[in-house]
Amino acid sequence: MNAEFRSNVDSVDQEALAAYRPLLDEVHELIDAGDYEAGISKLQKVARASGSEALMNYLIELRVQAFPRMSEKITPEPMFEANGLLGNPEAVRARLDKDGYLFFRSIIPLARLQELREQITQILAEQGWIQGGDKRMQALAIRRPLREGQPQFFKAHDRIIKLEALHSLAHEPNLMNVIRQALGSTAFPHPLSIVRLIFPDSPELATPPHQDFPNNQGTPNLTAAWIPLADCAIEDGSLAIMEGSHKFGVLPLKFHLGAGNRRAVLNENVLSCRWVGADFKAGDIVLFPSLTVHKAMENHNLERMRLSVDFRYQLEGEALTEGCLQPHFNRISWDDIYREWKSDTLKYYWRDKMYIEAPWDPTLHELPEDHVDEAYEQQLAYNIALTRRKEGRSARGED
Ligand SMILES: O=C(O)CCC(=O)C(=O)O
Ligand SMILES: [Fe+2]
Repeated sequence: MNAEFRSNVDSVDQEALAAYRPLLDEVHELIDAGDYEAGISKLQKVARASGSEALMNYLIELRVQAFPRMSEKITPEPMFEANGLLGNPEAVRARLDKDGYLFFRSIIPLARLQELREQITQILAEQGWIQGGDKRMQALAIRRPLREGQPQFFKAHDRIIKLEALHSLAHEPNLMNVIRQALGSTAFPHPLSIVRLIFPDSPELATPPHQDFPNNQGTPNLTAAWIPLADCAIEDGSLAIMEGSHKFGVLPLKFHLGAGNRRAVLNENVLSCRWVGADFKAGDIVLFPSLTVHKAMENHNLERMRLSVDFRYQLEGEALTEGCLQPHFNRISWDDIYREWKSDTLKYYWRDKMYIEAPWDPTLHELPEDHVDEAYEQQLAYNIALTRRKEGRSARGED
């Protein structure tokens, strides 16, 4: 047990904890052996059932400590740059099938990324998330991090989701050319365009390892394109992929604070795959089908938000679920989204496409029964961890 933990749990009511000593000893045995997950799980069952405030505080403190130890501390190996395969669709597809991803440099015209970043940062500055003025395009965060789903998050997101430049980027010709080589000539994007507004200094919120299949369902050939809106190095929170992890079926889920609120529980087969990543430059893209395990690296940049988009593509004739035809978070209607668009060309474009509508299987998306407790405890522990980090830095005069 480290000194910081010792001093923080010393402030928990020791007398009230006395009755639980044998349990706590067992918990610490697991933790000392490096298994935080098992230690927390053991304590959590008793703490939740006991109604003991002291034990609950102990659990939360343990979770604060566990955050950095339970997140995958990976050092990704370099992604294979597939630009050399372009022009040979068979080779492109064979590589996608073998590795479960494709990474390409310099595909999207910079002007298109700039245009969208201009508009998004304008909204974020107006909402008080980032510094305005000359530095606006750097997306320097000036407020405590927000998570997807919080009311203040939606104040910005509900405006961003209306941007024509966001949705039209999914149809950008150079991107479509690559997608068609990777999937086939009838490939088209889902209208579900996603924007990621990731705060700095919040490793706890980094998107955890997951597959997209439980969120999207339909065809497992559904392929995502992940696109940062500026240079995005590994330490800025870029995307990492588990090479070859698309071959092992659908994995079970657990609650997580990061985007989507779900992480995949990785099995031996998947754990034997290596993580790959890249220092992305603006214009680079990575493609991956919906069974590939991927995650975001932690954003260790202390100032800059990571802004990126991700779009999903499939072939005509394949299956999709109705949710993929709705705007992300489904809070605003397409008619409202389209209201200020300059062009009509892309409005309801998918109605001319051929696809099979597949039923949504809620069991694939379900979380374990205890997820509400889990969410509450993780949010509490995250707030404490964040406050301590900030206080630590200001005490060291770094803020
Ligand atoms: O950008 C992120 O943090 C998550 C991206 C992701 O999961 C995806 O593109 O499917
Ligand atoms: Fe994903």
